[in-house]
Amino acid sequence: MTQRRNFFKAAGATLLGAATVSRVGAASLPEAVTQSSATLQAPPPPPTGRPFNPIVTLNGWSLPWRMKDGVKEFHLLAEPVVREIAPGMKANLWGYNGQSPGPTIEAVEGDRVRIFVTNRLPEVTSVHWHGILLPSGMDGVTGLTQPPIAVGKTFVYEFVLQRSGTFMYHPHADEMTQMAMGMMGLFIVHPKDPRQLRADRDYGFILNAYDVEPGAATPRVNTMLDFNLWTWNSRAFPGIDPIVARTGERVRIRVGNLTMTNHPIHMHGPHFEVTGTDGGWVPKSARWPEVTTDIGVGQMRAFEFDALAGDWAIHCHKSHHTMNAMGHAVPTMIGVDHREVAQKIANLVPDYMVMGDKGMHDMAAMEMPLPDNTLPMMTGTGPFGPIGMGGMFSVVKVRDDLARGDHRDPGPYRHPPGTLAHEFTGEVDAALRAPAAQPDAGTLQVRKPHGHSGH
Ligand SMILES: [Cu+2]
Repeated sequence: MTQRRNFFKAAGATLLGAATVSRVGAASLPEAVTQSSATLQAPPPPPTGRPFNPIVTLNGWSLPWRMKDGVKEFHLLAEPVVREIAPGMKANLWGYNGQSPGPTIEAVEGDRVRIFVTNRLPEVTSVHWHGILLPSGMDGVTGLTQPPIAVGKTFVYEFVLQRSGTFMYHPHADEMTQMAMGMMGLFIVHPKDPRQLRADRDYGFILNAYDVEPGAATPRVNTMLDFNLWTWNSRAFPGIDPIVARTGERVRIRVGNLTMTNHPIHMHGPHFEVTGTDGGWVPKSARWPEVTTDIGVGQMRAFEFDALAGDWAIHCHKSHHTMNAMGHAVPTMIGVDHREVAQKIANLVPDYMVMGDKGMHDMAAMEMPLPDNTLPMMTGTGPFGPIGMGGMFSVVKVRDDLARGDHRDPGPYRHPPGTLAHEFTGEVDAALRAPAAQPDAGTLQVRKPHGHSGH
């Protein structure tokens, strides 16, 4: 009962964070709840309609609805938003109800949904319900199945959800611009019987990408391949929430790809099975164990595993996708001895800085001077030092003692004795020591550009 009462509060927008704004439209429209924060808001159990086990949207939230004559009514506002990509960088994006991606829509197989879409963008839009079986006229393709939703107008979509699964919504009007600006969201249809396909933890996120010039805040929308911010739910590491579970729990992760390239999503630790696509659930007999699943453009994958204790990296295996902006213009300098040439250049260019002559890991530790509103190329700190990652990277954190439904970051893993890699402290032949360990290396002074104090 308490949960029920709490949810009514949530639907009234008091539990969704201090920054939540309630905008009640015309009397006939359901309330369009908006959210201005990128903090994870785990949804409560459904207050009305059929029961289901809600999913947890990384750095996101689920859209409240109202029941009207047996129909589940949602209200999406397509609008410009400000999204914090990671602490230290905000981007001017387009999204829904205050955020990019928009809120996750959750409903149940058999539900009739009525979704109001109000266009507050500076241009026309429409919403396509990616993967959902529905009447052709509800498919949201501008020009083909409907006129565009004009600026300031509201459209209504209504259909019955025939199959459970993992779906998305996004515009089908000026897609290049509107998706490059962040317009997308998850649409989860839960099975009618909540005991079916049950997972103890159910997480979801969308792969997206932006091209924001260092120092700027608005994406370039004409970019086709050269994106410099590779994100999950419009967040880059270390801004991406960890995926948290208790040892032994069954965990499902649902991932959709709305970038313009494929992403091999690799998880360390427990092996998993792909259990669903945007076409539906994979029969048990057709599943096989994996540690990486490639998610093609426009595809969704749901995969499941039994949680094993530890801190397990989960990331895109394209190494350029675990870096932030500025990663691509840096020449390969491994093996080049800069000491002499750097002195000469420094006499001419006082701000010159040597990067990467021994590989690039040092850059993860170096706090380089950056233009305002720009993320370091590789960043994040773990219990053993700099992680040296950016972009599409997070951590699956599995602990023995987590409460059910606790999604908070449990902090670093405490490794049982004897299970941690460590330095060998016995005799090492002098011939095996790396030259970097010789005392005469590293005489170069790194100079910082003017106007930036501190390190
Ligand atoms: Cu990738």
